[in-house]
Amino acid sequence: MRYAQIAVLVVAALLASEARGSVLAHYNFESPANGDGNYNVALADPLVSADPLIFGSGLGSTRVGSLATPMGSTLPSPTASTLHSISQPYSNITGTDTASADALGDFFEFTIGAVSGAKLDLGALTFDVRSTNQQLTRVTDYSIRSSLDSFSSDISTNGFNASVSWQQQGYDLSVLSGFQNLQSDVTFRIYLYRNADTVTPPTGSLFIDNVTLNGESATPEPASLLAWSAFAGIGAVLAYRRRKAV
Ligand SMILES: [Ca+2]
Repeated sequence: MRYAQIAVLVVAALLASEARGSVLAHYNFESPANGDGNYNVALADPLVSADPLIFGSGLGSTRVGSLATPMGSTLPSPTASTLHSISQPYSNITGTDTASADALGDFFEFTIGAVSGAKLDLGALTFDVRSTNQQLTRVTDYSIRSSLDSFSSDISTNGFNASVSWQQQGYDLSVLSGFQNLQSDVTFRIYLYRNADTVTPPTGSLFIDNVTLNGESATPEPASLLAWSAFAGIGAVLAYRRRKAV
């Protein structure tokens, strides 16, 4: 392989390693350091700061099978599947749209931001849900809003049935330019409310687990330095080849 080709490949490798596509923040409710009511991030990208996940005033959530505190009488019995998730009685979810869920405080939220000098391209925001009881109609709706517009408009609305199997919900933020090249903190709220066609809300509880924000993080300044030093490397190789050719 020629030196120039090798140099080009080195540059490509350096540039590719500068941006990472991965988990930016992940909340799995497994850590014993997380007391009830304080759900610290379990995994965060090195270029991301992530605050604990918190619940609005309308949702009194507890962790199922907390490692930090003994099982209390208010906690649903954990099964292998629901262990180390967070739970919410369906009776707490009384809103009928985002506005009423907002007024009732029926939401959970988390805040992430890039560390100084870094930028974030946000991708899929996902979370897992399941229920104690099966009800194969859409019973719960949710909407996602963010602090970028002071929670004034829905980024996405969707819904799910009450299934005893885990199902993943969420939305891909990579299609929204406002969530690319992000340098400021952003808070995401997921509002929970009853589907308009729900006649009888399910009994039992809703479980939530694995709240995850994917995306890419990058440090523009060091990357530029890497690119310049790589280009300098090409120059050195070409100069060497010219000297050799003489
Ligand atoms: Ca978990």
